[in-house]
Amino acid sequence: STAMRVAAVDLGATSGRIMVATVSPTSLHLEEVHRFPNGGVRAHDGLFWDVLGIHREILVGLSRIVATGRLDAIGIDSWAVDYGLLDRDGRLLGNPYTYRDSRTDGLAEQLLADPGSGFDAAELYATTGLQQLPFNTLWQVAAARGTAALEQAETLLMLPDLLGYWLTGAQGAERTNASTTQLYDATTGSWAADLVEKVGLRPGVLPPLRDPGSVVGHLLPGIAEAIGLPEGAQVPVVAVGSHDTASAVVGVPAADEDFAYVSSGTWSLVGLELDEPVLTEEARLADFTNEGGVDGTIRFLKNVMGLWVLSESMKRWAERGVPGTDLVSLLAAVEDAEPLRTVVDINDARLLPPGDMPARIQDLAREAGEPVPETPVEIARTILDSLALAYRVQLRTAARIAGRGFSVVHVVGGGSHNQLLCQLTADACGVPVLAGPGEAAALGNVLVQARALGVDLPDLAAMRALVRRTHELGRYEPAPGLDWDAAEARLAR
Ligand code: LFR
Repeated sequence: STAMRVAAVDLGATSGRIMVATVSPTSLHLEEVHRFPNGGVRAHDGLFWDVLGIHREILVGLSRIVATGRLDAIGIDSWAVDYGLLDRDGRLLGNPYTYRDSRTDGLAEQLLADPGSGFDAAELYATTGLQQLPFNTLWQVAAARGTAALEQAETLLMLPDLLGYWLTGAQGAERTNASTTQLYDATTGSWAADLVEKVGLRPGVLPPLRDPGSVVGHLLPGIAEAIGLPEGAQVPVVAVGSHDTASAVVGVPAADEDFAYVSSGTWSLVGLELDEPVLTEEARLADFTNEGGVDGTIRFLKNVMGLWVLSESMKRWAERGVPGTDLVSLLAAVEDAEPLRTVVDINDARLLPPGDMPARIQDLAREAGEPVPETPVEIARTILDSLALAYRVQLRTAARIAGRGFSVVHVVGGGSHNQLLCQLTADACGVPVLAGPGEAAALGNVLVQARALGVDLPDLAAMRALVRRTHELGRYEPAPGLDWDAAEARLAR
């Protein structure tokens, strides 16, 4: 078959990217055409996404692609759990909140502790199989109960589905992202009707589900014109793994099945790919998630706070004009700093909201009886060591619970460029790390589109083989010398 030229819209919490790819069964070429900063916008009543601004940047990126050649299809992926509400005219009811907004603080705990709330942790896990994150869509909706927007809402669309709707006029719910809402039944693959009712959503507010690889719709004439397509052009928007982590794991260049992965960006998503969800009490107590992947796979993983902690710290230092705190200088100095001097629980809930991250890291160290890191270099070292330690703990837990070991850790996403973190990950996990591609999510996005257009890439194995053949990976061998067992024991205290 011939090569397809498709656009990937890959949205992260700190930047959005529009990429163009040419894909054939034997070639895969990805190029960034537009990148723009993203982030929460603080308004008087919350922390919001500038979703109309994101739509505008998508059109900028698509125009650039149209200006340089064919456009065969478009796919959109983004972070999970956030959504927009539409009224009966299909208009957006207010700006979508970011998942780091404080309105859900303590809410899930409160509802789960209250027998009258109707929510029960064990029941929830048995149905949805999700890690109990305070910002899961379920709790965001619970926080919105009684608001005018929710009362008027006819439709709830997850962000990639909302952006797809603005391009095509077609509404739906792509399955991988739906699986992150905690309103989705991990076993039956449908919306969890009882949870939908309990949280007070009218039936029908959650739109019909669609599979990755299905066609969402075709560009509306006004959109097609705005990006410079000739009149009458029919360009499909294809549903991909619209949850960025789903697309990133499609892009993991694994050769065998016994791999673990760290999808490393704002978050570190750390786990295994399985055929079936693990909904046991052991998995619930370990607080592991079972997110739906492309082709019916399950991502059995833990959300680890990720490079967000470092980037928020760097933001602070930059604001204060602290010298030597750009990423390059910082990482060079961190390499020479004493390893495993201080480790903290990097998943402490206090690290979730934006704010004074260096001070919070110091607090965590103090509380844990660890040496308190003082300089930016010591703090950054603490963050990286603690991330690697969390990967070790979580991957070993995942392997134990799933009854399946791993012989390699694939690190994909922007964090795969962080050589020190990759080395620490290999050391901590005791197996080799294969690093890259950095753009795994965009690659997973375009591969699923290409298959939908008829490119002969029958399954995940074929897609991964193509990524392997076209991308060079970094390799890190585990080095002895650091006492990770002792660090783990310190953390457990
Ligand atoms: C990563 C990610 C995670 C999700 C978090 C919040 O970008 O999608 O998988 O838990 O963002 O939506």
